[in-house]
Amino acid sequence: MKPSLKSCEVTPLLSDVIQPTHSLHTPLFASSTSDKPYNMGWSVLPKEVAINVEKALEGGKLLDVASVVKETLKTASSAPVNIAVTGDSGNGMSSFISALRVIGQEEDSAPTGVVRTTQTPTHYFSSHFPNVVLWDLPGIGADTQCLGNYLQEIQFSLYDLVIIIASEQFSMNLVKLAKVIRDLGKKFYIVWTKLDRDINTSAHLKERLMKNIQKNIQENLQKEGVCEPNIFLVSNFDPLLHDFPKLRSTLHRDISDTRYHGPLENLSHTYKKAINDKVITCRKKIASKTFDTLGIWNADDLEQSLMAYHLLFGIDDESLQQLAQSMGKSIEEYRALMRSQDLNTVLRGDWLFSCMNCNVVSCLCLILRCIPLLGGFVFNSLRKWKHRCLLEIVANDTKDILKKILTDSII
Ligand SMILES: Nc1nc2c(ncn2[C@@H]2O[C@H](COP(=O)(O)OP(=O)(O)OP(=O)(O)O)[C@@H](O)[C@H]2O)c(=O)[nH]1
Ligand SMILES: [Mg+2]
Repeated sequence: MKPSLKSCEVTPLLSDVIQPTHSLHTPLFASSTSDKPYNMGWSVLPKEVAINVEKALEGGKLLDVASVVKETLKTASSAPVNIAVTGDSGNGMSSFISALRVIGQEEDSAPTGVVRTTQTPTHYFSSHFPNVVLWDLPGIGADTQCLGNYLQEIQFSLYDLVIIIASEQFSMNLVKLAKVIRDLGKKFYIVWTKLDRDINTSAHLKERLMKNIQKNIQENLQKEGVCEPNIFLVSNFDPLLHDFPKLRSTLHRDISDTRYHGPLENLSHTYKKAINDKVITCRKKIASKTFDTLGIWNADDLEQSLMAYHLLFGIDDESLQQLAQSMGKSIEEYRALMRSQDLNTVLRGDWLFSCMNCNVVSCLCLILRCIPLLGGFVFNSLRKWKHRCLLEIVANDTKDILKKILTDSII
């Protein structure tokens, strides 16, 4: 996608903040593109994982599905997440990375300075965010021309999340950058740094000042159609104050979402497809009246039929008990999700199914059965219909149980 770079005007920030004469940075940088994030997330499930889930569901072994899911999500929980820290040069990107890592200048902190300092993308790690790569990117230069080159060189599509650093004023370049990143479908935060300086130079109380800064950023972004951004106001010199705690907890949550989103989507797509395929196979058996291949010996005994379907999909009491034990849950948590707990719950949950099983209909069927051809046809059709209903309900219950297995397996 080619980013749109049409020009826009930015509303100036608070008139009462004394704007320091700033910009000691040289106008252009020579950024290296050799150093790039190395992880693109888990958009596709490894083939063997999908095969294992399909096989387990084919055999009605939910316990095996659960262990594949747990293993998959465990791997996903430590997948690297790449975060780009970008903004206008001098806004405090490098200082922000050190503040986020809660480290001082003495350790392997990102070099900072009043002249353009970060020239090439450099990555950092933090014990507070395991397996997260924080990329200190060179800043954007002053003119619009620069942004086009910058976007081409940085390739934001390679990152999982982008933190746009702003300070002093929310520039036109940052508005455009936010729009481009939004259009890439990436999550981004706006982090306003140097709040300490704003507080010292503003006539307003801190709360009012913070509200005004937030409003100004929102208004500027709204002009370009970027709504409801995550905005955090911080001072890099106070890594525990202002919006830093909120920023850290939001970041932890979003990192976790980033890691699990792909695998969860893929796993749920895989199990839904496997169950739907199984339903198709069973429907064929019902249509051909080969009920014995489904483990059903008397197709008119709906209670026994329901148990057979439970067994087929692996949601019978014994399997559920084993599953609950392996997940550290009680069996009741799973049974509570089931519309097909027993024949009574099925009848209560489906009025049409209930009508078709009432005494009047049953008697009518017996009478009909005596009529040659037509009677047999109606009787068989009704029986098949009831079995398709039971099958559908049990399949949906299995999907609901698997959905719970997925959410319960998130570490
Ligand atoms: N008062 C104040 N100064 C800050 C803050 N964050 C950074 N600075 C100062 O702003 C200047 C630039 O900071 P850097 O972190 O080097 O900024 P940068 O965005 O990485 O800049 P380049 O790498 O040169 O593009 C330094 O003098 C920092 O000390 C802050 O929260 N408050
Ligand atoms: Mg820097």
